[in-house]
Amino acid sequence: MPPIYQTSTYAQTTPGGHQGYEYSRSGNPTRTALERSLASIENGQFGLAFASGLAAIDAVIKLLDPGDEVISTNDLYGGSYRLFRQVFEKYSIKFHFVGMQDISAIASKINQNTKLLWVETPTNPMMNVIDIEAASQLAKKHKLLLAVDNTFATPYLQRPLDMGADIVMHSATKYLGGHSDLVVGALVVNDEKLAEKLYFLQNASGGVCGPMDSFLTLRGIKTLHVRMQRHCENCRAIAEYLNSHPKIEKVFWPGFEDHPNHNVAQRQMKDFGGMLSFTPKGGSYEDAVKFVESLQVFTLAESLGGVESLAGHPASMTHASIPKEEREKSGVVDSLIRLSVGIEDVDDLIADLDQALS
Ligand code: P1T
Repeated sequence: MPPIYQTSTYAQTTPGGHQGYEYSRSGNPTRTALERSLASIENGQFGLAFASGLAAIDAVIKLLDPGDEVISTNDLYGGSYRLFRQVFEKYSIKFHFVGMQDISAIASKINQNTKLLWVETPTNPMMNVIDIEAASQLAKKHKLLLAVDNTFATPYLQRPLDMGADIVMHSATKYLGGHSDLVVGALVVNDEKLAEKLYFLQNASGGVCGPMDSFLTLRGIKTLHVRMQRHCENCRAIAEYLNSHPKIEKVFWPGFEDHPNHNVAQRQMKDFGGMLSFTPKGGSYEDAVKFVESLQVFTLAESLGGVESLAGHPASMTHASIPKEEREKSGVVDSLIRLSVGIEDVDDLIADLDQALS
């Protein structure tokens, strides 16, 4: 097993005479092991591990200069939106938010200042599917960088670099770690020059992942494939259960044939993942809160991707930093409930939803 190198510094025999490591912000052997593993599972050349998913996104945006523009999906994790709007806009980087499931919507926002397409697919929390190959063709045509947040799908289901993305990003806090016991972010790229720029930013800004969290993420990755199989299987059963329930208005899950871009999901993903969202019929903010409070097997909590099932209320939790008017435009209404379906016995999970709905 890779040891946990719980050290900040490394002895030198003469100034600069060291064995590859001098200070743990610049590099740590446990983190290196994780970075190699991340690169390998995403079919990339270079991996970088950060203190959180947002620290990883922060490094990507710092590749840009004032005046540059980014096109992002309008339905994305609220914290990514907050980082873009409330941190980077101050430094004169401009963000456009469009429904990227429609590729022509992206094309209409491209101008000579555009430098980066920021794709999240499936999106958090509406489960919209964005065509990575089509986005990559567009990016190549206009010489833009294409970054894909692969947190919901994981490399078990979809490998964005193989489909033409330049950067793949993860909140490894979620499925890669898999046990809700760490906060870690990741980037993987193929281009050496891009990797060097990102390594520079990782060291210069310092949002690095510690050795213990590197070790835990490595351990999580070993079981990613078996966990994902079960997450997908349980989520499918729950999506079908909710879809036929008389009190449910709409279930958002890319496995349904009538889900927008279902055919794209079928092409670019191996299965449909462990996440879904839904709205109860005639539901209000209060009804949604009452529902999540009455669950007993699902835990009401932020985050996703752990072995234990979680339920969330995006409007008041993960997406509260997006103004109501903005979030409702992309479907994140007050009654929306998000489930991260775990790997427990699926009958127990369905029985829990059943009692909360009755
Ligand atoms: O939480 P952190 O490790 O910093 O990752 C941020 C992040 C980035 N991208 C996606 C798609 C995410 O879902 C997240 C974090 N999301 C949650 C905490 C959540 O409950 O949705």
